[in-house]
Amino acid sequence: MTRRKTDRSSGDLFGAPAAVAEETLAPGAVLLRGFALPFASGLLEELTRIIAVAPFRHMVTPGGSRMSVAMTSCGTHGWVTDAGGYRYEPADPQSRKAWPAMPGVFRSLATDAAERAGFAQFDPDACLINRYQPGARMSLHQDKDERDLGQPIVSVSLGLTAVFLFGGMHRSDPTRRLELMHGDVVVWGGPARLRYHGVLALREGDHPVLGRQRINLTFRRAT
Ligand code: MD3
Ligand code: FE
Repeated sequence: MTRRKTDRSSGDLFGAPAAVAEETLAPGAVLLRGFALPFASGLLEELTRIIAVAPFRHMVTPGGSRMSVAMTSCGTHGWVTDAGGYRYEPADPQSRKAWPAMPGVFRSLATDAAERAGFAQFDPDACLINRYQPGARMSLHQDKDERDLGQPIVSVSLGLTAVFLFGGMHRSDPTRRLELMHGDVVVWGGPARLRYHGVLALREGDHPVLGRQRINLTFRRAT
């Protein structure tokens, strides 16, 4: 069987993992196309359990805007925003219970991807789960609520394809557009860790596995 490195299938008939091409987008930013495909069914099964306990919700920014992206978290800490600011919390403010634990398949995917990108000791304690329905977007921002910005962030895309905006160290720097599709993983570390980034409004579509939505997982070391 011949296979190009960009094939989207997760493996051959005998279950061997597909070769995943590793593309450096910028110093510290590594794109692993299709890396999450072998994990996808396990991730989605666990996701169903997580959202039964900690449902997706539209949070409000400190400035009072309702986010178009719906979010939840798992892990020992979850990312929240409200009038009190952006921060990580050990409990879900909606239920006042601890966030669901990070499932083993989530952790394995994150640590495997980080290792492939050169971060051997990545130990995430938070996974922010973003749900985009058509029209949802995320404006340019930096991720800087984590204690140690030397730790990378691993992002995993599932479902509908999104156009991701990858900027520079200043909001006004030019941006590159990158399509992120089902199974794609990006590791953002080193000098890429504080680059501005965002997501354009999700286009209408119907994904064979996820339907009318895109799910993005971001694995972080919050504390
Ligand atoms: C570049 N999420 O949750 S993932 C976020 O698709 C977020 O939902 C987007 O930005 C999404 O904060 C983009 C890609 C990503 C995540 C974190 C980064 C890119 C990053 C941190 C630093 C630089
Ligand atoms: Fe971000």
